[in-house]
Parts: sequence; C-alpha cells; structure tokens
Amino acid sequence: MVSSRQAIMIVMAFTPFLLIYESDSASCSQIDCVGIPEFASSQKVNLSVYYESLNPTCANFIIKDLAEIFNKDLIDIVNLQLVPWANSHINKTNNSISCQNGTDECQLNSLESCVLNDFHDVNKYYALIFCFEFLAIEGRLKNLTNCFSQLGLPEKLTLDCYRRGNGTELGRKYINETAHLSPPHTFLPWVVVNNKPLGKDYANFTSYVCEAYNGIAKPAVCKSG
Ligand SMILES: *[C@@H]1O[C@H](CO)[C@@H](O)[C@H](O)[C@H]1NC(C)=O
Ligand SMILES: *[C@@H]1O[C@H](CO)[C@@H](O)[C@H](O)[C@H]1NC(C)=O
Ligand SMILES: *[C@@H]1O[C@H](CO)[C@@H](O)[C@H](O)[C@H]1NC(C)=O
Ligand SMILES: *[C@@H]1O[C@H](CO)[C@@H](O)[C@H](O)[C@H]1NC(C)=O
Ligand SMILES: *[C@@H]1O[C@H](CO)[C@@H](O)[C@H](O)[C@H]1NC(C)=O
Ligand SMILES: *[C@@H]1O[C@H](CO)[C@@H](O)[C@H](O)[C@H]1NC(C)=O
Ligand SMILES: *[C@@H]1O[C@H](CO)[C@@H](O)[C@H](O)[C@H]1NC(C)=O
Ligand SMILES: CC(=O)N[C@H]1CO[C@H](CO)[C@@H](O)[C@@H]1O
Repeated sequence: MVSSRQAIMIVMAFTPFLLIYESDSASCSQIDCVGIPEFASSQKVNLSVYYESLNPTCANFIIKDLAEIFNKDLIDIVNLQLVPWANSHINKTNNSISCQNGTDECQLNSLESCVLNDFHDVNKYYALIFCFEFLAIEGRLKNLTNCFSQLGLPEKLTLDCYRRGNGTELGRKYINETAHLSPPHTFLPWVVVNNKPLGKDYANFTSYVCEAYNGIAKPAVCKSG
C-alpha cells in the first residue's frame, strides 16, 4: 500500500506533468527524437485497462503500476484507454445498472466516466482518477472533490455531468464495450495491449507495449531488453 504521505507527493508530482505535457505535446525530449517531428499517432500502442472503481486490486494497479507510463516516458507511444464499469450489469427487466460492489461503486464509476468524457488529455484524466482511486483505498471518498482543486483542474463540467446522471449513460457504452471483449475478461484488472489480453501478466504491460511498438523513436525503457 502507498502511504498517504507518499500519495500526496505523487498527486503533487502530477501538477508539473500537467504543465509540461500541455506545453509540449510532441514530447520529444530525448536525443533519439531529434529530427523526428512527432510520434505518428498511428504507431501508438493501445493500452486498455478494464476495471471497476472500488476493487482494491484495480485501484492498486492504477495508482502504482500504471503510473510507470509517465515516469518511464511510455506515454509518448501509448494510447491509454481506461474502461470503468467492467463488472457491472444491466438488468434487462428494468434497464438499471448494478455494480459488483453496490451503488457506491456505480457512483464512482459514473464520476470517473464523466472525467474521461470531459478531459481528453491523458495527464489530466489519469491524475484525477489516480486521486479518486487513492482516496477509495484510504476510505476517504468524501474528500474526492478536493482532487480537482489539488490538481488545479476545473470541476464544474464533470460534477454537472455526474449529477445529471450522464455518467451512468456513459456507463452503458463502457458495459457494451466490455461485453464485446474477445476473449471475454475473466478477472480484473483486465489489461489489453493492441487486442492482446495480458491475463495474469498484466503488471508487466511495459514489455508488451514495447514489443507491440514498431515506431522508430523508442523510449529508453524499451531499449534495455
Ligand atoms: C432485475 O430487475 C427486476 C425488477 O426490479 C428484478 O425483479 C430482478 O430480480 C432483477 N434481476 C437481477 C438479475 O438482478
Ligand atoms: C431495477 O431493479 C433493481 C433490482 O431489482 C432495483 O434495485 C432498482 O431500483 C430498479 N430500478 C428502477 C429504475 O426501477
Ligand atoms: C475530508 O473529509 C472529512 C470528512 O468530511 C473532513 O473532516 C476533512 O476536513 C476533509 N479533508 C480535507 C482536506 O478537505
Ligand atoms: C448530459 O447529457 C445530455 C443529453 O445527452 C446533454 O444534452 C448534456 O449536455 C449533458 N450534460 C453534461 C453536463 O454533460
Ligand atoms: C456495442 O459495442 C459494439 C462493439 O464494440 C459496437 O459495434 C456496437 O455499436 C455497440 N452498441 C452500442 C449500443 O453501443
Ligand atoms: C487502437 O485503437 C484505435 C481505436 O481506438 C484503432 O483505430 C487503432 O487501429 C488501434 N491500433 C492498433 C494498433 O490496434
Ligand atoms: C514480462 O514480459 C516479458 C516479455 O513477454 C518477459 O520476458 C518477462 O519475463 C516478463 N517479466 C515478468 C516480471 O513477468
Ligand atoms: C470496497 C469493496 O467492497 N470492494 C470489493 C469490491 O469487489 C471486489 C471483487 O468482489 C472485492 O475484492 C472488493 O473487496
């Protein structure tokens, strides 16, 4: 488990990320990048994480393992797709959604869907979801609106989306997408790299991303192996 002091430091550490990535969208800071205008988006590797918001295994994966995509610069070559609602179901009788861990989880899934809908910059949506998942592990979800101010991000659009029930409607899209996984997921988090499910090796996603990437400018983390 990450201690609360560590997590506060990690959350704070995202503030500079937001600034750096905003001003430098091509992110070509490495020597290898010189002369290459930008990473062609077609070459990016899709990294999809199917999860549910109140599952501690998923929360730990999101706040610990997945943070590697930033501190190892993988983010330049990855399209990160977070898919909440993975173990939720639509009751066909009355069309309502139920979540594995009950209504609290449906609410957090819904809020996270609104974040994903409103913030298209991975640095922003990841930082917010990191903050929520950290508070979920700590049992401090009452404090979650603080995440916006701590990260210097606007909250109004996302909270309006959440309060109007739009997050639940977005949930139907995610539930449908999860239902179409082939092969279907058997546990969570279910991590998929360019359509290849990693199964129990999910924490080792870095190797799979590097293997799947065939662009020229490889990040340093991909060169060692
Ligand atoms: C679906 O909703 C109906 C109506 O409320 C209820 O009777 C039924 O038990 C629910 N089914 C499941 C699988 O929860
Ligand atoms: C649908 O059914 C579920 C399960 O029986 C129940 O908890 C929920 O309140 C119902 N929702 C609506 C909109 O009727
Ligand atoms: C977190 O929530 C608790 C309970 O609502 C409150 O007492 C506390 O002041 C909050 N902390 C922050 C930093 O807002
Ligand atoms: C919620 O969804 C409705 C209908 O799709 C849309 O008109 C509205 O702008 C959305 N509101 C927010 C805050 O996302
Ligand atoms: C459900 O997902 C499938 C495959 O991703 C897609 O083809 C279909 O249009 C989706 N249906 C709805 C209702 O969103
Ligand atoms: C990545 O996902 C996008 C859609 O989100 C798709 O168009 C693209 O082909 C995928 N790339 C690979 C390499 O699978
Ligand atoms: C991660 O995956 C790579 C390539 O598939 C493999 O060589 C390596 O042993 C794996 N590492 C762990 C810790 O599973
Ligand atoms: C907070 C909570 O109850 N989390 C549970 C959600 O469901 C998963 C899977 O059943 C459990 O492992 C969690 O403990």
